[in-house]
Amino acid sequence: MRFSAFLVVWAALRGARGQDGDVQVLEPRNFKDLGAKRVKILYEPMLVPGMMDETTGGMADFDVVDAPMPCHDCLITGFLPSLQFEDGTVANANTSMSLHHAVFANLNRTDTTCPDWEGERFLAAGNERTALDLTLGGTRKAGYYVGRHDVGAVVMELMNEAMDPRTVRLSVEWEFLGSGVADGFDVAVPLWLDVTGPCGSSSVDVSGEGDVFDVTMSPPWASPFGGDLLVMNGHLHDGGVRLDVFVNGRRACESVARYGESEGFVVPPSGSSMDSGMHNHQGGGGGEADMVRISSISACHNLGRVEPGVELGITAFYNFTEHPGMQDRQGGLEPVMGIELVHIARPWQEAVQDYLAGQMAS
Ligand SMILES: [Cu+2]
Repeated sequence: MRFSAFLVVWAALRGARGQDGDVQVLEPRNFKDLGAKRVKILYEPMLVPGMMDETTGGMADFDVVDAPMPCHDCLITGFLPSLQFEDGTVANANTSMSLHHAVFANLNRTDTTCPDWEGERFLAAGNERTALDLTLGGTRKAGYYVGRHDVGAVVMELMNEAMDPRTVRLSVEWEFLGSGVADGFDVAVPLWLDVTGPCGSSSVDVSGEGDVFDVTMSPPWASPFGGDLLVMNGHLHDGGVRLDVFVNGRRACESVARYGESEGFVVPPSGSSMDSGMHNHQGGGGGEADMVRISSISACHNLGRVEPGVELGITAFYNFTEHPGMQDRQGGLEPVMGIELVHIARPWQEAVQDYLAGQMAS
């Protein structure tokens, strides 16, 4: 994520309206009895330059301010991101188009781990497209609270490994509940843990590293409040094998990366029609064998209650011998990431009081 670029664009566009997304109504999965709703929102089309583009090489950043939120004065309980072409087919490694990252921020809030960030980072996805279910299959009453006047933004980086520019759209399935029926629910508060630090750039330069290395967030981050550690979702780049989360120095969660579990995550051999014989961004193998991308990163759920002052830390493990890293156009290695987005469940009253206090302070 290019946070600094995001801030500049956000400042330039402040007050501007994004386009309305297309909305499709789906069947909710949990808490139907409480009136849960599920919608798929298609975000605005983005033209991603081809990999021969001089300035971008096919990597492009897109920032959408005032991105449509699924609801207001409500609890978001589920999130399922994807990327698609204009004809509705899925865009992924097998069609030479990757969702490097998408980060949703609530511009009306202050980020808990990095108050300097413009907005609260509340949901994120890499190309692995991890689904988030804050209700743990309907067994837990919790959701991310969106206020009546909250404004969303989404920061994306997309990678086109075909020759021609192509248009794609981010799609997100959201599940949510109106706040009126949310009695007895906890508020899921997002905590952004990052090996580059809570306010870091997220990008780790690996040019000085060997094939096998790990990166640790230092120091760990001390939470001002307690709650239930509800969900931990990790994000790594290719070459990543595992992310560990430490609670007061003790390993509490291992997020394990798996590769190429389905055809969408298998890069076509070079010389295929999509590739036209160009090298793609992944190193090693010379294009002879199928190359696989990260297809899932396991999440951790229900890790128990923690008290205020609890220290949360993460370490990301990479092994380029097992899985080659992404290469830039000069043949060097692209920077990598190690991020764990933790949602901690707090009692409704306590969390909302903190939100209101934060708004008055800003
Ligand atoms: Cu990333």
